[in-house]
Amino acid sequence: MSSLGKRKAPLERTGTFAVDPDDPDATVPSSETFLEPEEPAAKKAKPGSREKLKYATTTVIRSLDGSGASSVSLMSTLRSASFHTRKVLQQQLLNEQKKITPEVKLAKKVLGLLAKSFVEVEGYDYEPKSASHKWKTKKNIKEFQDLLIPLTEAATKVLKEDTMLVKLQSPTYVLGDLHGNYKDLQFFKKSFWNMGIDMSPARFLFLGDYVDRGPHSVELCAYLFGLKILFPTRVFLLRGNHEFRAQNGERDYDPCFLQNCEALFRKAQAKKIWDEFNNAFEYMPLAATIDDKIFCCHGGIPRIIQNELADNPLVRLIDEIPRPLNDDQVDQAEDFIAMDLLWADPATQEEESNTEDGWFGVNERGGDIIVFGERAVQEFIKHTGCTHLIRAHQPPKHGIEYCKSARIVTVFSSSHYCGGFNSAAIVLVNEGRLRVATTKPVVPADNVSDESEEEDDVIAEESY
Ligand SMILES: [Mn+2]
Repeated sequence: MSSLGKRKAPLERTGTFAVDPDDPDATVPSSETFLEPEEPAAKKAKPGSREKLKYATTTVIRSLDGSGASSVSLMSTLRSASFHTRKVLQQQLLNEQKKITPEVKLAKKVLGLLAKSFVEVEGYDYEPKSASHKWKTKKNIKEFQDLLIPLTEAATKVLKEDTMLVKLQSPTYVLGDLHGNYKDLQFFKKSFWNMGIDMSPARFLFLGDYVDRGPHSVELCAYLFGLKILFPTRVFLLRGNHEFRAQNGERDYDPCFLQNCEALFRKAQAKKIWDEFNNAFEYMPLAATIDDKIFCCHGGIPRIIQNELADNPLVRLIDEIPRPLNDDQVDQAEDFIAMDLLWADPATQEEESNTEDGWFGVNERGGDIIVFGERAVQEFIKHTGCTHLIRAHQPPKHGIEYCKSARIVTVFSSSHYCGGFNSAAIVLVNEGRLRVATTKPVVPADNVSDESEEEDDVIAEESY
């Protein structure tokens, strides 16, 4: 007998796996599953009809090398132009004959300045507390400073236009926590929108936590605000739990966003710029859906789902959350919807037994923060009609993690978080599939023995 039947796993982490979400015994795919080769024939898409799109947990994982090379195949999957994606792109190009407003000019100036004058430090290798980029001259920093307050005002204007729950259509890329990691954001830019957002048929959805912990929160936020102003219907910036003054002014995060501002600008000006960015954060939407099937937010399922929601669909309750939304309103709101969307985590196996019949339980992050269990996930699916939840907020080792019968997908887009060893990941939602690309594993696979790789390690020890 030949050994052809017994496939040997290739070394690179590339492949697909599928889990039946309706099978309660379905197990969470382990990293080993990533080693399966890709299915030869992609599921045939049904073009045109959004209603027909059904998302199964069939995920393609590819590792990006330093040049982003593997993403080329991910991009060409999208570009090679199914009828559906071609139609979307054509329509967008027709719809978006851009007017040159003062805001557009300003955004272009900010992005231009960053591209030209904020340059990568040679030899940078993600050492904790060190900078990946630096400004060429002091004059450049002053130019940057002078643009920031008008930039936050222009960003506020476009953020206000988004509903609190944004309804998107595929194709959409979804990115998780960035935490001032400008280098990884630029890596994703190079790989996925290097020719410009408008040259991609996709939308770009960011799940929040742009600031704190990393070296370049100010430049990263300025970059994203620039994109949002230039492409308000293509780029969407959800709010994370760090887009609040009580978090991003907290020096324990070392550096927090305020410290990033102080390192760049004189003290009074730093405080003012930090404050203006926070004013803009108060208008960021809290959730999104893609094709009415994929629900996206930073943290997780709100506990209000345990109440009868027949007359008050969750979507409407989220849309009714008033803006500007500040720290006090999140903590004091009786229904905790905003707080749970921003802070909740899926219950671990261990925590599941401490939930109330699989609904909700205490989160070790403290305060009133909750974990959501199996039952909460099932009811959430029933109430919203969504089949999956893509969220961020926790750093999985490979940048991506599945739980609750693969209904819940955690994506994190900042590698080496807090000096750790996680990869960064990005999800593409399109044509009934979630495709995932991750950066190269931080620790070479050969150096990791199976015994030492415990499942619990998936969540870093840091508080986030
Ligand atoms: Mn978070």
